[in-house]
This record gives sequence, C-alpha cells and structure tokens, in this order.
Amino acid sequence: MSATFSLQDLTRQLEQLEAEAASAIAAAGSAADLEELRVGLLGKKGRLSVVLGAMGRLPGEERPLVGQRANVLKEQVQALLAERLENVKGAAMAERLERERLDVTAPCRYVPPGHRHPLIATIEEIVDIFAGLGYRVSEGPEIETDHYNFTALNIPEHHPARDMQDTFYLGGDRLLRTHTSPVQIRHLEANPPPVRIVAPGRVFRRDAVDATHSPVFHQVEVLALDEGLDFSHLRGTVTTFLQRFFGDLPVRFRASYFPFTEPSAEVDVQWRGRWLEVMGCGMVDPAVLEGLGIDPRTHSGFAAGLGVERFCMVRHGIDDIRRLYTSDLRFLEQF
Ligand code: 2NM
Repeated sequence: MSATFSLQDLTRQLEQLEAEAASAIAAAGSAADLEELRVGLLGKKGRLSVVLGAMGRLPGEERPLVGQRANVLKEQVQALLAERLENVKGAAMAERLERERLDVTAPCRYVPPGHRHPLIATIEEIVDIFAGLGYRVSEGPEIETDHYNFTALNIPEHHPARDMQDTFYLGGDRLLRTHTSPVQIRHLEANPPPVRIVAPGRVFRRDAVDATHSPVFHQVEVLALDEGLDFSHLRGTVTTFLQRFFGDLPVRFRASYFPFTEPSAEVDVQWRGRWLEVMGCGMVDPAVLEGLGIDPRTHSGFAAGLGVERFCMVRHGIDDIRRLYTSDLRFLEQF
C-alpha cells in the first residue's frame, strides 16, 4: 500500500501505530528489546517521525490536529515503555535471585579451631596465679640501657653477666634486656610503694642453641615492695605460686647469690621424685632501693624470677626447648 497523506490517512496511521506499539511493548522480554522498540517508534528515523514528516503536506489548519494527536501518542508510548521496563527489570531480578539463591543456614567449610601456643598459655597461667594473689601486670621495652639492665640492679662493672659473651650489645649504651628486672626498676621509678607487680616478657642472652638454651626466651619476674615485708612473705608467696602451678608438691629453698637480692635463694620443686630447680628469688638488696630513692629502713621487698620455657617443659614433659620454636603443628597440636 502506497502512503497517502490526507488527514484521515495520517490519523488512521497514528491509531494503527498506537495499537502496534502497545502490543509490541507488552510482548518485549528485555530492556534491550524495549530500547530497540523505542528507537523504531520514537527515534529520529522511527515510525512517528515518518508520520510527522508527512504532516508537512497537509493544509496548514489540519496540521495541529495531527500534531496534537502525535504528541499524545508519543507520551503514551513513553509511558508504556517505562512501565514495561520496570516489569522486565523486576522479572530479571526475581530470576537472578532465584538462580543465585544462597542458603545462609548451610554449614560452612570446616576450619579447624586454633589454640594458644603452649608458651603463651604458660605465661598466662603464671600471670593468672599472681593476679589471684593481688599482683598487676607491668611491661617494658625489650631494648634497654646499660643503666636499667645492670647498674640500677646493683650489677657491678665487671660482673660476668655484663660480658660481651652473654649480652647482645646494640651500640652506645643500648642492649637487648637479659631479664625483665628493668621493668621493675622502671615501675618503681614511676610508682610509689606499696607495689605488687608481675613482669612477663621476652629476654635475650648470647647462648648457643641446644636442648635447654635459646638466645631468645621468656621470663616472668615478680616484685612486692612495701613496709614490713620479710623472707616469710617471699617464702609463702613463692610456695603458694609453685603449688598452684605444679600441684601440691614439696618446695625447697637453697641459699644462693644474686647481685640485686640479699639474702637470695634458688627454689626447687620435687617433681616425679626428683628435685628440680625452677626459680630464683630474694629480698631486694638495700643498694637497689637506695638507687631508687626508697629508704631501706622503712621499706623492704622481695622479688622472684623464672624461665617460662623451663616451666612449660617441666609441666608437659618436653625434652627439647627447640620444639617450642619450630612451629611444627604435629607437635604443638598436642597441647
Ligand atoms: C630473679 C631472682 C631474684 C629480681 C629482682 C628485681 C628487682 F628489680 F626488684 F631488683 N627484679 N627481679 C629477681 C630477684 C629476679 O630472677 C631469677
């Protein structure tokens, strides 16, 4: 059928366009289909443009009739496209949600639960016992000065502990702490007595590695400073601690020597029939207190120190300290 250009023809063409557009839009299944329809119907070279082009050949007074009708049609078609687009998008989303359905109640992939390293567990157990006796945790730097690591602890200039052979010197007066005692000194500088603290931490000594030595190991040291403390308080505290940690076994104190305590003692426990040395202790030397500006005539204190690796090894029957550092899960998972 060749195109005709009367008012009647154009009006009929617009009605036909409207009917076709409505059914085509209703049948469109995707956003892309709808965009294709929009271009074909309303685009520059679309069906509506063709009708409007033909409108130019009508007599002037008839053009507004077709023009108005065309504008109404255009708005109707736009509204239908928009409405259908919403439906199509909604259907696509519903389909996707169904396809990607997630069962949030499904059991997850098995992840084996981890646990603390036996050394850390030992530190926590020791600290917990002292916490139960009223002690607070105090910590300090691993890089120390000669003053805090030795001088303030009454360790004289030529004491073997100061030897290059035993200590990691870092240059200047810096070194890696060889015990956690400097933590106690720093604490006493910052806090007036009464003091009851427990100082856990990593310490460093220039030892060759073997079954019982490591250049990096862990210590816990305890300090009580107050008026009227004597050796009986030390003995009671250390005995109570050891019996809580190892069980109710015999404890023995042997006279010993440390530069920072007087008197000093080593402490043994009877474990599976053998006496094992497990810690050192003593009454804080008056020279240490005087260095801190604390009067040894009114104040006294006791201190004790232990190696965490040894406690851990005795408790669990571990025969080689290296087992604690080599991260072999087959070993560590036993604890
Ligand atoms: C030990 C044994 C004996 C000790 C002494 C001090 C301080 F700072 F108060 F002087 N802190 N730790 C001490 C005493 C440590 O470890 C075997």
